[in-house]
Amino acid sequence: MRVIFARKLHLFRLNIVLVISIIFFSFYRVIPSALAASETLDLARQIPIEVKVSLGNNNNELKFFPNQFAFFAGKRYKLTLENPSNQKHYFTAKDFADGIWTQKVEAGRVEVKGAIHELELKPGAKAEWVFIPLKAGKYGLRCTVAGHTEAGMTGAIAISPPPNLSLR
Ligand SMILES: [Cu+2]
Repeated sequence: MRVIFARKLHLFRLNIVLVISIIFFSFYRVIPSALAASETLDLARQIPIEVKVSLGNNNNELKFFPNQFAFFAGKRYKLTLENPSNQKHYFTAKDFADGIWTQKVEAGRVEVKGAIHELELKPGAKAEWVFIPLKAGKYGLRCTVAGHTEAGMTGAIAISPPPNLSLR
C-alpha cells in the first residue's frame, strides 16, 4: 500500500515539474519574440500602399488623373507617376513635400534619396515616389509648365492624422 502511494506521489511530482517546465518554456519563447517585434517597429519598412497618378493623357488633356489624393500620416506610400502625353509636365506640391518624409524617388535606373519638392516628367516618363506623410493638412498640387495651371492642371492632396492618435 505504501509503495503504491509513494509511486503515485512520485508521478504527481513528475507531472508538476513537467507542467512548470512547459509554462517556463512557453514564456521563454513568447517574451523574446514580443521584444523583437517592438524593437523592429520601423515605419519605413511597412508594405507601401500603391497610388497611381497620370500627368496628362493620350489626348493631351491638361489634367492630373486623378486630381484628388488622400493619405494618412504614418503610412508608407508608393506613388507611381506616369506621363502618357507628348509634352512634359511637373508634379509640383511644395507644401505637401515639406509635410512628408521622402524615402526615395526611383526613375529608370536611378534612385534619389533626400527631400524632393518637384518632379518633372518628360513625355513617356515614369517615376516612383516612396514617402511617409508626417503633417496633416490640405495641400495644393499643380503643373508649373507655362499655362498648364491656368488650363486646370491642378489637384488637391489631403493628409489625415493616423486614427487613434492623441496629440498634446
Ligand atoms: Cu503640365
